[in-house]
Amino acid sequence: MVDAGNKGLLADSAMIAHGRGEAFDYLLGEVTIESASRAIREAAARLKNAKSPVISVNGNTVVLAGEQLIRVAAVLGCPIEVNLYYRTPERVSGLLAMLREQRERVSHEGGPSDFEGEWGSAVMSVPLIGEDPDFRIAGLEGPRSFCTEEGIGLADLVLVPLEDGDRCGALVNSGKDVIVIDLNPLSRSSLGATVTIVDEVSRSSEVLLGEILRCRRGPAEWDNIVGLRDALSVISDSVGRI
Ligand code: PTJ
Repeated sequence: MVDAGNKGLLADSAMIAHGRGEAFDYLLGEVTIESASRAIREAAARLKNAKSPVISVNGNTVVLAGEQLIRVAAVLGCPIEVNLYYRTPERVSGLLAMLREQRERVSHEGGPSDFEGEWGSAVMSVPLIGEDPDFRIAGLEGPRSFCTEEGIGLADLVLVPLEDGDRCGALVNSGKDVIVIDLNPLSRSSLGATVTIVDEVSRSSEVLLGEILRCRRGPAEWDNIVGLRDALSVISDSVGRI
């Protein structure tokens, strides 16, 4: 994160967001709690069932979990779109360059044992988009509303780790299923998403990959508040761990 910040790839407030996340992670015990595992299984089912899913990434996410999310995109055959809150052309192209390097590295790995197909070409086929926005997210003002039609614009489901509350709300209002990964169960994105995974982004993205490969069911009825309440109770019980 520090290196990426020094290279100008992150938002000025990226470290504030990161520190806030770490504080919640300590309170959650730095593990994927049971309700987050359930949310990840539901997210896997919805991602597999979606017609045109997309993974939306910001600066923090590319740095922390870019490789994990490229593996997820390779298994799903979906694009990864750079979509920033503090959008500048330099940050978008820098983050896309970082994703291209990550994609190259991941393509040379063995690939998951239960993946059917040729891993290297599946990985290299993941579209990395967001440089030339030709669409706007309805209900959002300014540069943060810019996106691509082939990605977020036409998607029926968006996976958005570390999302800001306004964009999450705008995506939900435009009729999309929105899966958020956020360590803060009380953030507006967590409260507004269709499915919220209260977990650290790199840890949960690895679990998500395994669940997508194993998933044999469709989406279920989902009451998102149940998981958020559980995360809060784990946090309040953390006092009992000392
Ligand atoms: O790259 P940009 O321009 O799109 O900007 C990205 C940030 C993250 C700086 C921007 O979206 C922002 O300011 O976000 P917020 O409003 O601080 O929200 C980030 C949320 O992610 C907070 O609720 C944090 O608790 C949470 N969070 C931080 N680090 C992690 C995390 N959640 C999961 N894993 C993390 N590692």
